[in-house]
Amino acid sequence: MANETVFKRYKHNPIITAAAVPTANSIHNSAVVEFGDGYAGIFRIDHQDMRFRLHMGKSKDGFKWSIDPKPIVFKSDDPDVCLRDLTYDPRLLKLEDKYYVTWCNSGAQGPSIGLGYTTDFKEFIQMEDPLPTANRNSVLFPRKINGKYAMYHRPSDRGHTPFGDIFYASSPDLVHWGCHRWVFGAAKSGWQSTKLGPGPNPIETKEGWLLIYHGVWTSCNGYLYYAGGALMDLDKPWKVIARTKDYLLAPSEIYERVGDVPNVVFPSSAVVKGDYLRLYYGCADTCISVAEASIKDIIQFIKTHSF
Ligand code: BMA
Repeated sequence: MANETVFKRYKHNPIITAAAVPTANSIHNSAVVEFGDGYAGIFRIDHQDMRFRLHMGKSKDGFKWSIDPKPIVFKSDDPDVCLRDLTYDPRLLKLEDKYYVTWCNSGAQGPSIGLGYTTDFKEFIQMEDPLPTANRNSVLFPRKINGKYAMYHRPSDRGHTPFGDIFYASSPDLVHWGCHRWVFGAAKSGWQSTKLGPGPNPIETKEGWLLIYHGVWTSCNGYLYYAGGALMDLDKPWKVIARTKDYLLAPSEIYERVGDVPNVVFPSSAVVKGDYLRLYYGCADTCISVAEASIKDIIQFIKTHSF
């Protein structure tokens, strides 16, 4: 039985499997946003050549999706600003008048962060990679902080990265990034003792920025991925108010335990309506599921299960 605390899994999980696209090996670690009278999503599809590509999808209710079988084509005026060999783990958010996508844009020199935007989910524009290689996770904040755009990110190496802390960066124009701050790192022991990475884009609450993140534990069989949560200072988001020592979600269902990479829950996107939060998460690098919670309950859990 599921080890549920504040999150309740949707009873028809997983909501998306490889069956959604004929050339897919797996569909997981993806991003969703409210758009028009429904939802739009950018999906990580590992194809049958085992190359990872980004695809667009639409849904009326956020649960049943139709995904474009053709990968997204990003436009850019500069041929050096382009998609690399592997494009994966997208995040998506509305910022001012555009929908911004960040993803892992991984080429010969290793993983980097890709950045682009759309206004209509038909045309996608690619911008300069905001950070140098190697980095594998980046989430933008939904508004400027102290007059600047902001992001959390997670530097990495070229491999499967047996380390990783979260950092903060800011920018006047979404192109030039600096003022780097360390945010928090792996714990001494337990489910988040190998590495961490930001999950969904930070969510603004009266009590601080709510950051749901993934934490990784190394067992004798390899990495296990969990979801945790942190409450961060609204004006100085590199400062932690509280952070979970117990996980919020752990691999426990068969679809989280069994797959291409077993024992993975990878939180990657959240839809928020008032106090309701629907978390989209990748399961065992194979499919996508959702879990629902009250934001009040998540915050209460973070405060009462903090280090
Ligand atoms: C992410 C990605 C995946 C990996 C996963 C676990 O960081 O790099 O390729 O397997 O973690 O879902």
